[in-house]
Amino acid sequence: MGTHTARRVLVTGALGQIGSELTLGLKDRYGADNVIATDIQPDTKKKLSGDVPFALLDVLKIENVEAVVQKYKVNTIYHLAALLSAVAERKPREGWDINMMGLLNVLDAARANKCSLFFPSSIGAFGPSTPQDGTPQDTVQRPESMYGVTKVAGELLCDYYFKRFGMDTRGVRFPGIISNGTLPGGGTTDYAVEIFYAAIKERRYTCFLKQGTSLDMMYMPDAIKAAIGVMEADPAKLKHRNSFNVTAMHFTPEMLAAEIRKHIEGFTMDYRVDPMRQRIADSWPNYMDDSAAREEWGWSPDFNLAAMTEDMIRVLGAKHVQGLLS
Ligand code: AKB
Repeated sequence: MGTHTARRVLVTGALGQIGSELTLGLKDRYGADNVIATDIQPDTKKKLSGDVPFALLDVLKIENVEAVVQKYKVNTIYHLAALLSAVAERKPREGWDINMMGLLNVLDAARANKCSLFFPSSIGAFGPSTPQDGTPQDTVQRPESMYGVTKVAGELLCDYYFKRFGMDTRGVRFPGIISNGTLPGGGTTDYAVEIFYAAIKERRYTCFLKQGTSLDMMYMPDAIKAAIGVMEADPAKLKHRNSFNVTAMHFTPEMLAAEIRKHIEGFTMDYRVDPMRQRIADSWPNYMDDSAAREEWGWSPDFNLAAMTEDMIRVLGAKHVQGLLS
């Protein structure tokens, strides 16, 4: 992808698992002066603040959201600040407040300042009554987790702002994201990241989901590609705007373990199931149909299970040798 200078982008939740890598992807795409990273926490580990401007931002304070949007004259917002599924399930009231009120504040600030908005929905927006195999783009959405409730409401809210106010809102339903930069912060799919760290450090892992639990997943480079791709898509070709199903692979814990074993001899895995996260995982799709994203804006992932596993082990293995694995 070449440099595209018309955008000035603000990222909320920029120190999180996706934010920390997407911010750098956006910097490569639009230039360091055109990307502003924000987070509720200071960048003490200097993950981003050497690369792009960084500002503290609590998305629950609308006046601060407005101020930062105006100060940096942004025209595009990637709103990633949110609680993930397991944390929101433990703290449902906080999950609702942060995920919904945060989105509403960002939507209003974006509308007032004529910004485009990216909102990440999730496989969590589906529930037990959704068809689980080849989950269609448009289907039953009755999630039973607080996270899922906020994701469906978020999808609807973004559609509402598009239809009612003509705002350029867009988004995807992310599957579990696998990455080697920042650890995920309390999701149901986190096992698929933890397993790599444990395999490299200890050659063993105890999985909190049971055998046979199939979920959609994606490697971080593809997640960045999806987030930028949907925002750059030709609007005339979009029949859907928010919440495109996107996936790159789906597997069960034992399939991932078998793939890792091809690289790390003697790797073993056992199971200690967390009933809360298992219940959530069981209510999510086994695999989604992402043909709408493929047809409407050319979505196509680069990494399958084998390629992702090889790359994760290469990158984390090198960090381990340098003593950099936490
Ligand atoms: C989670 O597990 O909560 C997230 C997600 C799939 O949205 N990774």
